[in-house]
Amino acid sequence: MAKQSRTEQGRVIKAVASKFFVDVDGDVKVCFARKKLKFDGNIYVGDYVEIAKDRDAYVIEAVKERKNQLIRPYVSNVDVCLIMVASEPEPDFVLVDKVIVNCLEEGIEPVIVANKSDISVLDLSEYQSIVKCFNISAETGKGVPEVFDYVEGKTVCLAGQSAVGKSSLINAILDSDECEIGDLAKKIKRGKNTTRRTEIYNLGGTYLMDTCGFSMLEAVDIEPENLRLYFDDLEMFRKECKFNTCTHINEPDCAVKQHIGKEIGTGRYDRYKIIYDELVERRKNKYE
Ligand SMILES: Nc1nc2c(ncn2[C@@H]2O[C@H](COP(=O)(O)OP(=O)(O)OP(=O)(O)O)[C@@H](O)[C@H]2O)c(=O)[nH]1
Ligand SMILES: [Mg+2]
Ligand SMILES: [Zn+2]
Repeated sequence: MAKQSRTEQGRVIKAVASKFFVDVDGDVKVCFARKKLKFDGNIYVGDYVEIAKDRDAYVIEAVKERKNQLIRPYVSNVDVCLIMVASEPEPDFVLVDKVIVNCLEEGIEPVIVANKSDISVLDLSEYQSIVKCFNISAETGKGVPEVFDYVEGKTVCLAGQSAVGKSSLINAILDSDECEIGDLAKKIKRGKNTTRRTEIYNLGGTYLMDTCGFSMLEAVDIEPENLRLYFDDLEMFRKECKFNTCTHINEPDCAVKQHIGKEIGTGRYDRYKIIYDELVERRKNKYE
C-alpha cells in the first residue's frame, strides 16, 4: 500500500552499464532494474517506466507498453526519425531506404535531413514526393529552426552514418555543446563513431534522441513481395500494371518500369531491387 504511493512515472533517457537514467518531470533519477526486466534485455531508451524507491535506490518496476521500437538504433516510442545524410561521409542511400522501410513498418514518420549544406547541397529530388526533406547546416545554423519547428513537441530519433552530424544538429538545436562531436577520419572518409550510446535530450517536451552511427542495416523481416507497399513512389503506378500483385521486378507489362527516370527516380528503383533481393536471399536462408 505504502509502496503504491511511492511509485513514479518517468522515461528512460540513457542507459550506462546496469544503470538507467530516468527523467521524472525534468528530474533525472538513476535507477536499477528488477532482475527480470534486465534479463529480458528489455529496457530501451525511450521507454516509459514505473519506478519506486527501494531503501536508498530507485528501481524500475515496470516498462509500459511501447508504441513502437527500432532495433537500429535501439529506441522506443518514436514519432519522427530524422534520417541524416551529408556529402561527407559519402551517403549510402540503400541504408536510407532501409531506414524508411523500417520506420514505416513501425508507424514512425521518416524525414530526410541533408546536413553540411555549407560544403555541398545533396540532391534529394528522388525523395521529395515521399517524405519531408530538409537541407541544413548544423555548423552555420541554416535550416535548423525549420527542422525544430517541424518536430517540436515530438520524440525525434536522429539516425544515420557516423559523422553525418547527428550530435552537431542536436547541439545546434539546444544551442549548447552538450553532445560530443567527432571528426571524419580523413583517410577513409568515414566517421569514428563518436557517440557511443543513445541519449535523450529533453528540450521542453521535445525529446531529441542522439544515437550511434551505423553503416549496416537489415530491412525489417517482411516478405519480398510486400516490399512494394513501403515504396509509395512505385506503388502509385501499380494500378497501371497488368497484375494487381505486381512486384515490379519481372512481371510482364509492368507500368512502374515505364515511369522510371521520370516520376520514379532511377536510384530509388535500383535500391528497391537491391533490398528486394536481400529479402529473397534471407527467406532462402531461413528455410535451408
Ligand atoms: N562543414 C560542416 N561540418 C559539419 C556540419 N555538421 C557537423 N559537421 C562536422 O562533422 C563531423 C561529425 O559530426 P558529429 O556531430 O560528431 O557526427 P555524428 O553523426 O554525431 O557522428 P557519430 O556520433 O559518430 O555517429 C564533425 O567534425 C562536425 O564538426 C555542417 O553542417 N557542416
Ligand atoms: Mg554523434
Ligand atoms: Zn509493376
